[in-house]
Order: sequence, then C-alpha cells, then structure tokens
Amino acid sequence: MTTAETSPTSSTPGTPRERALAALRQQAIELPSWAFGNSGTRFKVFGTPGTPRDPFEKVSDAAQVHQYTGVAPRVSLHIPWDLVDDYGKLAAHAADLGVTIGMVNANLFQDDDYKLGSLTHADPRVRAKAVAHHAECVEVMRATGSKELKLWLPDGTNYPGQDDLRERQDRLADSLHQVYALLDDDMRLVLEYKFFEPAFYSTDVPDWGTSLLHCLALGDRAKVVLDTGHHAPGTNIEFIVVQLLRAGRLGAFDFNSRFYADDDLMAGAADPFQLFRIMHEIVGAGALAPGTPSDPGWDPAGPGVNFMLDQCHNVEDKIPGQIRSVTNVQQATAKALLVDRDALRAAQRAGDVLGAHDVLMDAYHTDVRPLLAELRESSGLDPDPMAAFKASGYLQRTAGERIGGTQAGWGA
Ligand code: RM4
Ligand code: MN
Repeated sequence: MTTAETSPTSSTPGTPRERALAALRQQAIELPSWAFGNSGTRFKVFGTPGTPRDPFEKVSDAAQVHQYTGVAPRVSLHIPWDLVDDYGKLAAHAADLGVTIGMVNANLFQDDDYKLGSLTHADPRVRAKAVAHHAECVEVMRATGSKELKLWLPDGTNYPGQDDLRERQDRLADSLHQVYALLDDDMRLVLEYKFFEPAFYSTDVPDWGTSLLHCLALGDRAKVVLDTGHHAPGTNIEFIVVQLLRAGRLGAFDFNSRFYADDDLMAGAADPFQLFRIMHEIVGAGALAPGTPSDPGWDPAGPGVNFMLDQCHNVEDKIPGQIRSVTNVQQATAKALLVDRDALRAAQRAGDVLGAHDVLMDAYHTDVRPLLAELRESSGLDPDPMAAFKASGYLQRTAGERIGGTQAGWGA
C-alpha cells in the first residue's frame, strides 16, 4: 500500500483536525509493569511511599494511567519479576480494572549462570536453561492471553578474544529457533537490540540489522523491537523506523528518553522533536493502528506495531511519570497527524527544500494540547489527566494502605 492510501490524514473524510482526532482515538500505548516499582542507578534505589508490593498492585497502578489518559489499555509483564501463583487471577484482576496483559518480557540478565551469556553461552547446558525460561514465559502468555514474547539479551563480551564472535551468532541463531518453536501460531516473538551494556567490547544483538537478520531467519512472526534509548548519540532513529516498516518487521517500540546512555527517562522529555520525527514516519506509513493483539483481526505475522514504554522513574512519582510519558507520545502523534502531507509531497517533488522543511515544522510547532483536551472530553475523560489524577488522592490513599511487605523494585 502506498502512503497516500493508508495515511489517515490524506484519505479519510473531514477536516485535518477531525481526521487527527479519529486516528488519535485508535491509539494504544502499552505500559511496563516495572515502571511502577522502585528503580534507580547502581548507586542508589530510592523508595517511594505506596510503591506496589506485588504484580497485582503494579497492574492496579497501571490501570490508573489508563483511567485518566484513556490510551494505555495494556500492561506488559516481566518474568520472573512478575511471578504469581495464578496468572488467570492476575489477568482477571487486570480485566476488572479495564486493562489487559500485554507482552511478556523474558529475563536473561539476572542469573549467575548467565555471567558469560545466555542464549549465546558456550555451554549447551546454560543455553538450554535460557531456552527453558522462554517455555515458562510462553506458559504465562497462554494463561494471561498475551500474544507477544519479548527478548532482550545482555549477552556479549568485555575483551577482544574472550569468545568467538561468529560462534556466538551461530549459537544465538540456534537458540532463537528453539524459542520460536515454542510459540503458538497466534503468538509472535520480538527481539530487542542494544548497542552496548552490560557488555562493553561486543554485544550479540547490538543493532537493528543483527536483530532483523535473526528475525528473517526465524519466520514471519519474528519482529524487531526498537528501544529509543539503545542507540549511539546522533543516530537517526526515524531512518531505522522507515527501514523496518518497509521490511514489515517493526514489532514494537520501547519508548523512553536518553541524555547519555540507556537512561530510561520519560518518553518525549529529552527530545520531543525526535519523538515527533519517529511518529511522522509511523503516520506516513499508516502504521499507527491496528497494531496489537487486542485489535480485531490482529495478525502476529502482520505489520502491527506495539507502542510500548520502557521506563524507570527514579526520582519522580511513578504513575504521574507514566501519565506524562503517555501524553508526550500522544502530543508527538497529534503533531505528526497534522502534517499537511499533500503540501509536503508537493514541496518535496518540486525540490523545495525549505518549503518542505517548513511544512513539517509547522506541524511540529502546533500546540496540540487543546486538541488532546477535546479528544479526552469527547470520551468522557478529564481534559487534564495529570491534574485529575493528582486530585483523586490515589497516591495518598495507596501510601496509607500499602504498609508492610516488600516494595517491588527493579529485579523483583
Ligand atoms: C533492558 C531492555 C529491556 C528491559 C530491561 C529492563 O535494557 O531495555 O527492554 O526489559 O532493560
Ligand atoms: Mn527496552
């Protein structure tokens, strides 16, 4: 399909504003359960009163974000951080609060056996253990209705010569095939890349090209995850978005912001212009929706993109931090939807460099907050989700109720 056929701003009836509102109504942003637990740096993890003590309380907090924004209907789990005895009960708890369980994230980075690698480890016993962890994750998916399994590997080496780079890729390919074979037909695998850390010399899935090559070898239901924080400074991320969309292999975003490395700050905080540029490419490709398992007719092999947040709130309150991130993504999306694509194309075809640039910047400089307020009011929501959440007293209430037990944190 061409851009003109799929872009909601050029083919649907109504004014650009009405078309933008219609597209914004379909937007869904998935939240990470770990955003609601305590997190920090390697120097200190600060606790916050009212922090969830178990996955049920994390889901309750995530549901608050959906209640006030209306666009965050799913919460992503991390195993084993979100281990519970009864996943049916967790899914029912989510449903009671108006949300569903989204992706299941595997954890290959917190077991002593994985010191020198997990799916790439030289020892077949360790590789088999890492594959078996994914079988456990698939069981969680079956019990919760989740359709997406997310892999991020910490695997790599710290010193030249430490291990054979090529053999590690071969081991990875073999392990990934075993994981892929565990999936049901209506499930997909999404593979995240990160250019460095925790390994410093070499990383086994450092970039989108490596992730894409492995996904292509696996099959149609394997897609790439683009975490915006996982690139070198100055990387043109929207170009990667374009390329993966062309290949039909952009499975998900992990939205967050970075100033230095993998900072995991609120999406749209450090560089709202970058977020706009990314969403401009998404809108141009008609990839805003439908994109998730909860959409009717969702196809695991299809082009659907899961717009997820992967963030930690170290010094700010967690629920407001998630609300701000969601509204930042909404703002970038609204601006992208307001780009006058016909004028842009005309200027581009005429070689009008500054004219084309101006069309894009006009949209970027539009204050879309009134449009988003209208969107919320039309769905019966408060136009200011942050203020409404603060006024609800939820933070004070949970701080008073969640006494005793162990607060959930990064790694629990
Ligand atoms: C990784 C990666 C994963 C996330 C973990 C916690 O750096 O971004 O997506 O699950 O951190
Ligand atoms: Mn991530």
